[in-house]
Amino acid sequence: MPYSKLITLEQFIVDQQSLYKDAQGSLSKIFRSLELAAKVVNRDVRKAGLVDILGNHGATNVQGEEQKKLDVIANDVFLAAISRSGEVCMIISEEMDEVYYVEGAENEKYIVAMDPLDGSSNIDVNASIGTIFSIYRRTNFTEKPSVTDCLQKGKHQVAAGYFIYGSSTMLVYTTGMGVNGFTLDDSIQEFCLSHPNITTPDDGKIYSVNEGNLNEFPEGVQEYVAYCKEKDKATNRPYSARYIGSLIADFHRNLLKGGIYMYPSTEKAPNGKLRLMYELNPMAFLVEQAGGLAHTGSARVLDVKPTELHQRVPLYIGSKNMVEKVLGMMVSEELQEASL
Ligand code: P6P
Repeated sequence: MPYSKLITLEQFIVDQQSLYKDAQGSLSKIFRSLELAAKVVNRDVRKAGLVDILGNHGATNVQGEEQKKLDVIANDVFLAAISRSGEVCMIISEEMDEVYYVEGAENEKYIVAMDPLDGSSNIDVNASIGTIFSIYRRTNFTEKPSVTDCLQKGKHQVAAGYFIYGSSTMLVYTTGMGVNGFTLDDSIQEFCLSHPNITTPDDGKIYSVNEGNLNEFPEGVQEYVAYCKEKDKATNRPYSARYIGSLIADFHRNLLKGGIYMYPSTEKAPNGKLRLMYELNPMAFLVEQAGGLAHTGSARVLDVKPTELHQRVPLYIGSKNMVEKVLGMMVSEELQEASL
C-alpha cells in the first residue's frame, strides 16, 4: 500500500475524536500512552532471547503464578506510560495485588484495567503473547478514587483492546463504534490501519480449549467437544482444534476466521482460570462489537457485576452460533439433571 494511503493510529484517533462532540481528547491521550508502552514492550519481546529478561522473575503474582521478568517489565512500562497520560486516576493490573492510585491524579476521570503480558508462559518458547486493556470512566467524583469505582460491569467500558506481539505486532481495539486493527510498521514505528471494521463470522470451524481438562468440564461442555469432533459434512465437522495457550493469540485467530474459545470451570478451577476485569470484559466488548458472543455459562460476560479485582469467571467466547450451541448443550444438561 503506498504510504499516501496509510492511515496511522494517530490520524485514526483524531478522526474518531471528531465524531464525539464533547470529546476533549482525554481518551486519545490514554491511547497515545498505550501505544508508546506497546512499542517499548514490543522491542523488549523481540529481543527477549538475547538479554537476561527471560526466565522467572522469582516473584509470584496475585494468581500464585511465577512472574516472568518480561511480565514485570511490561507492567512497569504500561504503568509509567498510562500514569504520564495525566488522564487516569486508578490502574488495575494482573501483576499487582491492589489498585494502583496514580499520584496527583485524584481528580482524573478514567480507570484502566490491564493484563500487561498475557500468555507469559509462552515467553520462553517464542509463542505469541500480548497486552490486554480495558478503560472505564469513573462514576463517583464526590469521594476519593476507590476500588468500588473500579468494580464496574463490563458493559460500562468506554474502550477495550489488545496488543498482540506475534509474527507481526498489532493493536485491535474498540470504543463502541466497531472494531479496528492496526499493524506496526517497524520501518516507521507507526501502527497503521490494516483491518478496518473487523466482524467475526457467525460460524467457524475452530474450537480452542485445553482438552487435558476435558473430564473435569461440565457435562454439556464435554458433549459440545464431542460434537466438534463428530464427522458431519453438512456442518463442516469435525472442526479443527487450535489451542496456543495464549488467550490473545487464540482469540485473535478466531475473531478473524471464526471459532470458539472456551475456558470452562474445572475441579481445580471452579470459576475457570481467566480474570473478569482484564481478560473477559475487554475480549467480550471486542467480540460483541464484532458480532460475536461472550458468556460465562450462566450470564452474558458484560452483565456480570465484579465483586473483586482479580475475580475469575468461566468463558465461552467467539462466533455467535458456536457459543449458542455450547450454551444450549449446557442448559439441556442442567434441565436433564433437574428433572432427575
Ligand atoms: P491453561 C495464559 O496463562 C492464560 O491466562 C491464557 O492466555 C491462556 O489461554 C490460558 O491461560 C491457558 O491456560 O490452563 O490451558 O494452560
